[in-house]
Amino acid sequence: MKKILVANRGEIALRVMRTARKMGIATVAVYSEADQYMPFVKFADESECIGPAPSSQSYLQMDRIIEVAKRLGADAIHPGYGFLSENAKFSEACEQQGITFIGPSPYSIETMGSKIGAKQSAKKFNVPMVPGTDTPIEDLAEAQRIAKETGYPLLIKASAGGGGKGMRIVNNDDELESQLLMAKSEALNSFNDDSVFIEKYVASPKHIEIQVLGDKHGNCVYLFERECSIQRRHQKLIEEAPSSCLTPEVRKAMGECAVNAARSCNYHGAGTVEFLVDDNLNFYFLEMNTRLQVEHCVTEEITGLDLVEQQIRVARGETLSFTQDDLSIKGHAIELRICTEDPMNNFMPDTGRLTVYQRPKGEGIRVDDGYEEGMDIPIYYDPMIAKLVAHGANRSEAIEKLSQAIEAFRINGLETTLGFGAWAIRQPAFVEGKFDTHFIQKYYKPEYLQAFSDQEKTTAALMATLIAKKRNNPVKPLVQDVSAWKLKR
Ligand code: MV4
Repeated sequence: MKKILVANRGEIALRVMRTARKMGIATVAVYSEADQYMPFVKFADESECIGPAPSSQSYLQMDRIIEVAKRLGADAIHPGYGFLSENAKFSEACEQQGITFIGPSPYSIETMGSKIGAKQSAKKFNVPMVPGTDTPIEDLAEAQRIAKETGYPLLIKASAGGGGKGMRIVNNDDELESQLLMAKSEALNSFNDDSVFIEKYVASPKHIEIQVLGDKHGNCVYLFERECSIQRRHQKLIEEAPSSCLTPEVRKAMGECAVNAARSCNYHGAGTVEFLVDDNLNFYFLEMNTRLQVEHCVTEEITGLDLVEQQIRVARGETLSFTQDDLSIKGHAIELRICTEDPMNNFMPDTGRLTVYQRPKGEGIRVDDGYEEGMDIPIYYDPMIAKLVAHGANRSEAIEKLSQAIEAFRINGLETTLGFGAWAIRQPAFVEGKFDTHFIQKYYKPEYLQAFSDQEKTTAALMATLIAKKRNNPVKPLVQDVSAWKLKR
């Protein structure tokens, strides 16, 4: 494998290219007209514009991407996450053109791409499921029979749904018929597939996912878990590894179930098996993501593995160089997704120019990002501009490091979720690990962020005064000492 075309943009494109370069593999960037000055384009050994800004005319243009790969002699394509990363047709097209797709087989992508198919596959290997069905609900009578078994509340879920789309909660028999009809019509409109299934509603679950890695020779390991419960409208904001609630026994059981789910679809490459976990640490299979995830960094920090390197090694046919027994958790890592959204305004997307963009540095601090100071943030793509990861010997050290890194991160010119991160990791529920997927609804209000940043400003002012007194210096203007995200409040 001499040259990899990265069919993605921003931070993940740059991250993949850094690993490729570390491995002595040349890189090709494909970019839209809006991205021509982006760091990932400059970093690549070769680059080519594949179309106008909208993803549908650029990063989703399968044929154009494959044409560039063939013309420039790329023998592999890394899809990153999002875009074409879970498109079985793209994976198939690459293989047909003799280009190695750095990811799982079309069969694995296809099988896990439908929630019903994923459940049927995982069930063959006795992976625990939420009580409900793994076949499409054909009519009301069947739904009523299932509802008698599961009880209420229950969820009607679209098989082709994802990210929380295509889910309806039903609280009693009276609501069942109308909700079933609406769920089916929504599924047809949104996903062109009206198959829906029923699951017992698991109240206040944690979202815990297991990273798996398989090679093409039947070896498959789990790389422990990630806790991803702090989400807003199914968009993850803070992820950590390991979870603060799992016991070693449950961790092992979940890991082995995740490996079984992977084996059920002959998985190779890096993948993630998602579970719901209830208060009694019962875990239930949700779905499997057949791609590298945004939050893979926290797993890298606690295992010491470079997951993109592992993906490349697996793609070129290598056998995993370690067994499950070789793997252990080292410390604790927490990631904050830095998005150009305004937490004071219902996380509305913001745009503008990074007039100031200065990364924090320090032992155990990692910033995966895709922009430089002075750049305009294009409106066409995902609002996440950076991932700030802190690794410590234990969870409280990781929290402290992340908190300090957030304070040191200088971003001006647009609103970001930095302040939300500072607030969230200081909440008692977070510090004590007593939170679930309802954390934001339960604990967050913009005025709390306001109060928190005011309090932080006051503390900073007091500290500056005390330090100045101690030095017998006149108090310098405080503006220099207060971090950027607080200044805006
Ligand atoms: C559930 C659930 C409770 N019970 N299924 C949300 C998106 C998709 N991954 C599945 N999701 C859920 N499925 C049952 N049977 C609660 C959720 C859910 C959720 C799951 C994980 C992370 C965040 C969530 C936010 C809302 C609902």
